[in-house]
Amino acid sequence: SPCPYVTTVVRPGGIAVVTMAKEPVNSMDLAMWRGLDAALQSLEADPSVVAVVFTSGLRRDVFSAGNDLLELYAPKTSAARYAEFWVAQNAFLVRLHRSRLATVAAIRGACPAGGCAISLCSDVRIITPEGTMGLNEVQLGIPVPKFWGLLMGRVIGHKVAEGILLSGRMVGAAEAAQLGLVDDVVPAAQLMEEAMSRAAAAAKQPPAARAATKLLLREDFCKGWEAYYPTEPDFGWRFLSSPSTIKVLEGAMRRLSSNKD
Ligand code: CO8
Repeated sequence: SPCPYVTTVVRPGGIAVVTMAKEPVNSMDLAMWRGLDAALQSLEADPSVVAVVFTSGLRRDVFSAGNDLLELYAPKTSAARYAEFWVAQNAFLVRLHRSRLATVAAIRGACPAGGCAISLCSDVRIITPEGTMGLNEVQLGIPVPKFWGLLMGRVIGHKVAEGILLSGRMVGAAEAAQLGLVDDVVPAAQLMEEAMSRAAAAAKQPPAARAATKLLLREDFCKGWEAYYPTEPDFGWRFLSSPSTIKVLEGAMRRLSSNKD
């Protein structure tokens, strides 16, 4: 793939592992979303591939910190760049959600926002005991992307999802399992083995029937999402370019950075 931070390995049995490794936290910029999309497209085009596991190759326990805050920080980007960024990431997410492949997110550690969206679009999610997951946008002064929030509702039920989304709360691994937000909690040492075995189990089902059923269950949702996301940047940019959101993002960048001057 053209993105140096996204590597794909296809294991025997046609199970691919896509590893994201952009130190320190897999912050998702435009190149990263495009890299993931290119990786997925080429796997889908290969008839020998039946499943894909997404994972992090970072040194620290982070699946992905979600979107690169600089892609959202109005003084350092532009409405046009943001629109391009937004369309690229949602094109990937929709492709992932309707993929013919069996898809597994192997989540080691923190999985906020955009990382959570990748996970929600997958068929199976497993997380390490230290992991946290959620769509924390409200905490950043931005509304949760509509279809990301709706997707969480499809996974854990609308009412419970609403409570979590309105507070932008991150959920720990045990609670995530209890809510059905993840399918299992697995120690880091066994995470990949478990992910591979879940991918293999899914891939054992008759593939055409499995893929067609997945599409029947998700296609209306994906069509709605595809029709909506090109209109979303205008709405999002109104928030991102407002002084109050810029201030919250500046606070978040200061809080996260070790270089706190
Ligand atoms: N983007 C850019 N840089 C980041 C990000 C990020 N999202 N997250 C962390 N970093 C940087 C930090 O600034 C720090 O930099 P430096 O090395 O220069 O000091 C470095 O990564 C390490 O970060 P931490 O010290 O915080 O590392 P920890 O291991 O303590 O924590 C976490 C890792 C838990 C991932 C933590 O960094 C974190 O919580 N990050 C922020 C996560 C977040 O809030 N992401 C939300 C992104 S928003 C999104 O994805 C959806 C946007 C929808 C837009 C809709 C518009 C309307």
